[in-house]
Amino acid sequence: APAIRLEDYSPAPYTIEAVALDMQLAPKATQVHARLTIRRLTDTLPGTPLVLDGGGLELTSLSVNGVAIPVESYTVTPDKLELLSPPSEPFELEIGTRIDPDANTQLEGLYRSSGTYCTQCEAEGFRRITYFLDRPDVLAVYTTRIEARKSEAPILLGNGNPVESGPVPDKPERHFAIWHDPHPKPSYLFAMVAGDLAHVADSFTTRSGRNVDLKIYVEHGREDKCDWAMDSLKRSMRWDEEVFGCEYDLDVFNIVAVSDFNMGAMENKGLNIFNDKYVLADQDTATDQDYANIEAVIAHEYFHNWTGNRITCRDWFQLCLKEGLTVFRDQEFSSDMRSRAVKRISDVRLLKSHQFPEDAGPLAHPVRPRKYTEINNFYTATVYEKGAEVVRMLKTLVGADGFKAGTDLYFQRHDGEATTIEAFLACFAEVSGQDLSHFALWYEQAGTPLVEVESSYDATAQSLTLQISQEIAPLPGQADSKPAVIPIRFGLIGSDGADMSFDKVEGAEVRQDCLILSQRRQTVRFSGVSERPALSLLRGFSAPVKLHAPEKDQDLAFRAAHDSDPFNRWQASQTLATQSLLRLVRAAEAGEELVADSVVLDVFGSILSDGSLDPAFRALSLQLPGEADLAREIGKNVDPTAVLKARDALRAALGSTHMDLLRAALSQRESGPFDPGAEAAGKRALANQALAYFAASDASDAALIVNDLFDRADNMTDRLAALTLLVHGDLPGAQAALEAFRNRHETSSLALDKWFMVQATAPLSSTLETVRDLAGHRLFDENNPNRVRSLVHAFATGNPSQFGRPDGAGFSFVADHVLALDARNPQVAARLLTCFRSWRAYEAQRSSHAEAALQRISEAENLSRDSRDIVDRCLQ
Ligand code: B3K
Ligand code: ZN
Repeated sequence: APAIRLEDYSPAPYTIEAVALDMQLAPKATQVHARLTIRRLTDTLPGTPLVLDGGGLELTSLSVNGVAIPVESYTVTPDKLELLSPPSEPFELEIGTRIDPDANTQLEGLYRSSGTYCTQCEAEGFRRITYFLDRPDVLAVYTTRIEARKSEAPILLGNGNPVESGPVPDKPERHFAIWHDPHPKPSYLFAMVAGDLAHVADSFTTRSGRNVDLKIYVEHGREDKCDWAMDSLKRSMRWDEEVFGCEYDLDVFNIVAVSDFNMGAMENKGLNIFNDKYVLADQDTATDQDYANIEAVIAHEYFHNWTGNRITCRDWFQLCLKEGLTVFRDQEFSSDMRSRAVKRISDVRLLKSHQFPEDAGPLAHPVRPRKYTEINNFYTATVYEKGAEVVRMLKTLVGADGFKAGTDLYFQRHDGEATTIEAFLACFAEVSGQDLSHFALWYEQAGTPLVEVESSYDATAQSLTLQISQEIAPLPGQADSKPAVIPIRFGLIGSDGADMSFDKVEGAEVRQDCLILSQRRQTVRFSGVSERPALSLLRGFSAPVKLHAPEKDQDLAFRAAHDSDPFNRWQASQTLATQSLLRLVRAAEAGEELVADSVVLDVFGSILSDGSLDPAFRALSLQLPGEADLAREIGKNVDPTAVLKARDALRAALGSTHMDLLRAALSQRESGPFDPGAEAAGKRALANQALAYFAASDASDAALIVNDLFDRADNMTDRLAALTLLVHGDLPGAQAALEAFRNRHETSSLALDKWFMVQATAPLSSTLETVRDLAGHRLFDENNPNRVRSLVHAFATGNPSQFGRPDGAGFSFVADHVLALDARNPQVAARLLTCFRSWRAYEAQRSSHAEAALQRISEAENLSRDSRDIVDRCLQ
């Protein structure tokens, strides 16, 4: 497939101003009739052909201004409809197409999930419903008439506001509904849903007094699992008014939860469609992490109403315009709902574990890519999470007031438009008076800058000098890099633990507590520094960079106890643990005895016993860097078995050293009614973190205590935590617990996903065999993306030592699944395939096995464009 390039962008020669769709639903033959009001743009020569996109369509009728058109005036294939000489005046084009929702296994366009008709149009799914200018810069007003058998689909939903509904004359078994969306929108935001669904209802009054009916639609019997989602929705709506001044703009807001969905959720105008994983929750089936995710995803999709829908993207290269900004907005929302420090730490952990490896390997791309062959492969951690970090840096640079003024201007100036990153940045440059042209490099350049800092203190001169450099390692298609604008928030910590003052700074711009780097190499000199400080750099993770500032274990321990910035306090303990673990990895590789460093044991002990700290923060600080995090730090010649051994050794040492503290922490587990809020969740996280170390210790009653907790747990968080420890630790009782869990949750698909996932992520040599068996289990369903993700994806991404088995069997198993999936659902297959992206970082034997698996995929016939793109880039 040819690459599509940003530099080739040009507007379509025609525009579509209005769309009237009539959809006659039937499982195997849905008839779609589209009436498009089309206008030639003034720059377009009369007679210029009109080329509409299609995707596997069957044309059943075609007319212009009400008259069927002769065959010689158009050409048609399933993927394209071309009018050779359209009228030069505005005209109505009527198109009939027939589609087969039941045969749609790729879950793009119109498909059925457990019998419910639903759609997914972003990025290019609308063309699988009718021929269209299926690109985000064509904004039309949509009216949708949906007709279906009443028994099959009593609920008929569309975008916008409901207009009319009723029985179909002369067809007593059928009924219809008409929906009208007054806000012009791109085709990717089109949606319709039809099915036999239950719902819960609520309402929201906007700040200007508009009443909005809120409904969440779910499968019958699941109504009692919608409370948290509804509550999150109302809090999102209020927050967006208060913080961003964004008010909702329709009479209704509908959410539909479906069980077969390629991604998390979709922000269709007025009709969000969700993976039910991000809607349904109750004490018995959802973990605290699930509750937090639901809150965040509900907010994210709702926030798209302004950042994405009212203001959309000119082309798909601008995807980060809506995604980076909306992720930033949902992160801020969660920070306001929960602990800001804890949210920041969780977000940075996610960025480092998902985005950093992407940005360091063959799939690296700029936040705004310059070319793609399959746009669905660019819904990445770089576009989303790094995109959000770039918005966060923008806020740091222009300040909170400048940022507010900038977003106000953006909403006012670009409302109703499809626009670009340049237009977005111009708003902030204008209100702040700052030149942001150098900053724009963050959208253009791939790779994570490595910032290296060497410091020296001169006691006589009372000055501190920092030698700072920044550099991005070469990447495919990016041999060298340019220095970026990097805001480094910092503090100089004195021996009393307090931040010290200084007189002046030379060699870099400093705004308040922020050092602004902009050159490849800079020497920065602080004067009036009264003693040698502990240097706290990159506070709050103020830029998405890798920071190397050599620091002794003792200094890290000091900052882990005293840094006034909670993020860096956490980071200090993590860096300390990482340094220690890397030494253990080297020892494991050399076959030496693994002895944990006492300073790490001490620091963890202090955190464990410091009751003045927020429990959620303590739980995060006690969590060791993951196996994949360590592999990333090692960077090359990685042996995942040695990494696992090192981590196990430190966990065991921590457990055995602090057994008494751990017992005490365990006894503090709270009872009483379940509360899904952040505070109660933090206490559970801490208790379960303590339990994890206890289980790893040499305590003779460890297995007993974990089994007991499993039996007594009255909520999913605790039950799953105990089950994970039993299964991953291969403890007595594991098999019985798995069986009890499966019996208990047999009818809850989302809970069963966890049963698959726990087994897939066990770091045991028997796991691959278990996973193979599970793939043939009666409860496994290769057509349900959540189930595939919970087994195969979880194995490939959440089990480094077993996916990366030295015999290559883990790679081979995943490759088999990629190939089998690819024929049915290319998007899910291609996403799974990205788990190979760091294959070159393995030691020689493993990397040659991984390469062979990729080669095998590459040689398959009829590989989808999605998987072809990923495999080609991985092997390049
Ligand atoms: N915009 C959708 C993602 C669509 C993915 C298409 N492959 C969800 C979101 O980011 O909110
Ligand atoms: Zn989004």
